[in-house]
Amino acid sequence: MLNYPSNLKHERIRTWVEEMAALCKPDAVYWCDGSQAEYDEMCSRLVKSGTFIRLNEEKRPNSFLALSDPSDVARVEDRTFICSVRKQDAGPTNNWLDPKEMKARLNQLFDGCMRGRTMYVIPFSMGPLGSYIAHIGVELSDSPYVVANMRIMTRMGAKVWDVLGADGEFVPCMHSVGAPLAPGQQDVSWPCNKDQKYIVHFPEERAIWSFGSGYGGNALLGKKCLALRIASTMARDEGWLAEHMLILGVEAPNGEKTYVAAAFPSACGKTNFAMLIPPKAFDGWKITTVGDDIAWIKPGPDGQLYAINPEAGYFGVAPGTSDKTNPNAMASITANTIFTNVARTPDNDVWWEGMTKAPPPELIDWQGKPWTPDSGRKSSHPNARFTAPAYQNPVIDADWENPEGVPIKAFIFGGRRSNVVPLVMQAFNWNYGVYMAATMGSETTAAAVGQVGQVRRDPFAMLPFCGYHMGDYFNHWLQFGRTIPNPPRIFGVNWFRTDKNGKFLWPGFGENMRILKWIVERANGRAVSVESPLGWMPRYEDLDWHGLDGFSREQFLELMSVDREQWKQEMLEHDELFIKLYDRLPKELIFIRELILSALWRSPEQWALAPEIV
Ligand code: TSX
Ligand code: MN
Repeated sequence: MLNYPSNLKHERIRTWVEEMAALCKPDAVYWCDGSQAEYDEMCSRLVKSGTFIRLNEEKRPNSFLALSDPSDVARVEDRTFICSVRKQDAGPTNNWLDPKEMKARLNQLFDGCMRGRTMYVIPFSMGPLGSYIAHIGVELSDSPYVVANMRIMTRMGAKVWDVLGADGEFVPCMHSVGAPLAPGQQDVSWPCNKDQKYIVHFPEERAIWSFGSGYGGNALLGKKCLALRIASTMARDEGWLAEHMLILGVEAPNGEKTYVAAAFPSACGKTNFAMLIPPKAFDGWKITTVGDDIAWIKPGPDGQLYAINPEAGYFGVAPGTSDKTNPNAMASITANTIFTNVARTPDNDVWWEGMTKAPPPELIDWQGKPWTPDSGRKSSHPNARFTAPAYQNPVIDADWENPEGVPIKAFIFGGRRSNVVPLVMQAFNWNYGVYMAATMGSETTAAAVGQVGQVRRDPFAMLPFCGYHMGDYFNHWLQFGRTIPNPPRIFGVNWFRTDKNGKFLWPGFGENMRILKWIVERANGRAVSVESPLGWMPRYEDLDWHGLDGFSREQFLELMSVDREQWKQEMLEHDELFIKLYDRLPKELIFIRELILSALWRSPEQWALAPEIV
């Protein structure tokens, strides 16, 4: 009945696509092959339909701007569901509905939802094609914008059918913008459903259904839905890790290469860290990017942990990205890039807040309206994005597509805290590292819900992305550590501590290399540190300061200081999270809390090894 690709041998996929076409009732079904010609054709059609604006061919070759509906600009966490068979398995931090009831709802919503549109069949691999760490998904979507973005963000195309063969495993991903067209009805440039949005995961059957949104993680189902929520469940069942982590390589002047993975909540500059440029004084040191958002990590035959980046592109926040904050990201988006919800210059290039010091005198803003610097609003949406191919990153790691992955020596967890949390510390052991990651928090910045400056706990930066009970997730991490002979060392960092005037104490950005160097040398069993009640810490003389003039010992001690009263309060707040997860919270974490608390009771004079940092 359908016009199948010649190399599709997979009976279950044929049947599934037929069933879904019968349900959604599109005007046509199109099987994506992933070719450049197809991509170009798709973009041209998006230009004709008004979804894409073609950007200046000299300044931004083969690049496009999309402006979304103002109601469809971000992930919708309150409409995101984990529909496990038992409510308990989703845990208190996820929305849940009985899978049978949810399926009944979805069947109604999807019935005829693609009328007047084409259903695109998008086969994709998360991870290098054929890698033993990779997984396959097939997304059925009525959004050509999704097709174009998926081609950049994943390995998309007909080759996936070869990998799947006749009976390979795949994650079925249903997506509709939820805006069917009546005969003759004029389409809009950003179709979506303003009333009904559902981002639904069925973890047991490993299926995803998304309705009503065309934006980012709501619609590009390989990313947060498959590579984190579904994959985290697979990882728990199969003994590996699917994490919200960047992966970077640190190359020392002597050629020694060390890979680390790092988790940060949003608004901590994760992509900037993944592409960090060391200070001039670090001649011969090089940072290379394996990934900027997601890491899949499996134990290798040698007992080390090996990580791949399941993605093939960057879906990065544009505002704040500049030649100052992240030159490598700027280089990655010079061509072949899709921009969403940024402003457009009179000569058809893009601009956003923070791209240059002075704003251009006039722009078309993200809602398509004329904009000047004195118009009193932002020209770009704060969650505006670029979608760019990873291979365009000038510091992409040589092994970023290695199907075996790269060996991870350290995990870094960071939050955004203006006080209390020191610049850097190393966990005493794996379990304590899990505690540090589990209690990680970030202060809310402008625009986020809730009050500015409040600490929001975001364990492992996975709170919105864990496909099961967070208590079980902590337990999986603890158990995982027991099974590997020499687990990576675990570190906590905080680039965002301020002084009493609210001024950042740490220069951040490239200067983070100084911390990274210490971390890498610790992970490789070298750099010196001292024992504080909260973990191993560098003393002033243990860090490499050359080339950073005027950063004093006193400033460093302020950055590293541990206030006993503040930490007693902090650990009470840890307990709030623990109580929420109580029925499945591993006992280890409760005991560690007690242990740290009792260490804090030592008087500062007794922290003999580090009298200067207390
Ligand atoms: O990305 C950031 N990183 C990590 C970089 C590798 N940002 C931007 C965060 C918003 C997404 C940072 N902001 C970092 C940081 O390390 N640190 C800060 C705080 C800061 C801001 C401005 C300055 C210094 C620190 N400016 C001057 O000192 C001139
Ligand atoms: Mn992310």
